[in-house]
Amino acid sequence: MRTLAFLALATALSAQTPRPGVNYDEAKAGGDSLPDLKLTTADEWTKTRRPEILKLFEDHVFGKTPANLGTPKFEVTATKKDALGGLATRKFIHISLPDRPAWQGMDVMLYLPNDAKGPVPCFCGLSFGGNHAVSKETDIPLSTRWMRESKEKHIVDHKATEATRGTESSRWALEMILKRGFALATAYYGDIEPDHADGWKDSLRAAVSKDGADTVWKDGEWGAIGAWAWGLSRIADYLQTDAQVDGKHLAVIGHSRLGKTSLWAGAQDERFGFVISNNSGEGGAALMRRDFGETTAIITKAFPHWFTKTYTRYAGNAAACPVDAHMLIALAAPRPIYIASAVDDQWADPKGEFLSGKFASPVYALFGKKGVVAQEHPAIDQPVGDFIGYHIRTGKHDVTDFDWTQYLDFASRHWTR
Ligand code: GTR
Repeated sequence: MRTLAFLALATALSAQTPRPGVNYDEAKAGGDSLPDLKLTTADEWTKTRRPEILKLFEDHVFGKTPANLGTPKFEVTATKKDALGGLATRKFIHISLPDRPAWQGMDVMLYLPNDAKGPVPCFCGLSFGGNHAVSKETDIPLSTRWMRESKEKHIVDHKATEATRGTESSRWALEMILKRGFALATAYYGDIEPDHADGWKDSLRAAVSKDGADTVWKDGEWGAIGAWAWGLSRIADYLQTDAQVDGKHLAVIGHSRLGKTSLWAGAQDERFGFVISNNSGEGGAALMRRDFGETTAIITKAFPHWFTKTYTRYAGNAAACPVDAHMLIALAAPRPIYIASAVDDQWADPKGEFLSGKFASPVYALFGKKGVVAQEHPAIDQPVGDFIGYHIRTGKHDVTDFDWTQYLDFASRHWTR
């Protein structure tokens, strides 16, 4: 009993352990004055305002994704028809850029339900650990493209190793996804860019830049999130060539920094008909003008490589940034989008994540659609929303079956109506 009580206390404390200089007092969060969406009509939004806001995110937050990196090449390198005890077909697809041979390419792992009657809708997302970490199957090749160790003590090293086999499987609800008639396509974010300050030297970004690994990071140029988001779009390119996939029904999903990535991928690439932010927090769904949990100052110090250089100017000065997270959510409009928070993830500012959906809702109204519907932060484990789904779940910073249940329900609801 004592152990259990201690564990409960330790969990509660760790969720809100005060870090010096980090505010967890709602009364002091501020962030009430947001940049104006300047809404007129749906037509004007689509033709003018949306492209303006997209450009502001390129210039000030994520950097511009280079165009014309050449036509990607797809090679199906393996197919297993009786994966997961016969539930699925598993394919590996190597994606490369023949015009940019310096990039080593990425390996997509695609699971398709075997009882499908035709092409199936597909969820696409990057993993922290690699394909072998996503699935419990033990015959999945290990990526070897993450070459140097991270030198920074505060950055968790996500280099793929034998020790991480299956370790992310609880985050991917694979059997549930397949049994409900969806496919899952995933790839390792380290194939695109190893995630630490020097990772870009072995990354797509260095491989395609004219100066290679001597490139100086400049204002407006893409950071790691931009590169990872580019990778998600290449997965979409492949999926649209696969006859077993319904290329008109693609969802993009990501957790945490990869949730910031899925939001940016969904903003740039409208083929993603459903966008999911799982606990994306600062630089993702959380309003940056709110001082609650992680802030622009903290994130740009700890992870400058995720963003464009310009973004560092807003450290301690988020109010000067011409955009905020409600505009990132609005870039998904009128497509369905889902924002998920967790109670013990105060670092990601759950209320700020909810408010970005609430304040993006008027853009959906332009298209005659309802966004979040709730005016106040909803009760725990009570999903709300129509075209902008939202929930705050019990538990910690993670992706759980509860989260996936909502995403699958949401996709089914929107894609059958
Ligand atoms: C944290 C970071 C968050 C979030 C998270 C993650 O350290 O402060 O912004 O991205 O990492 O990706 O797990």
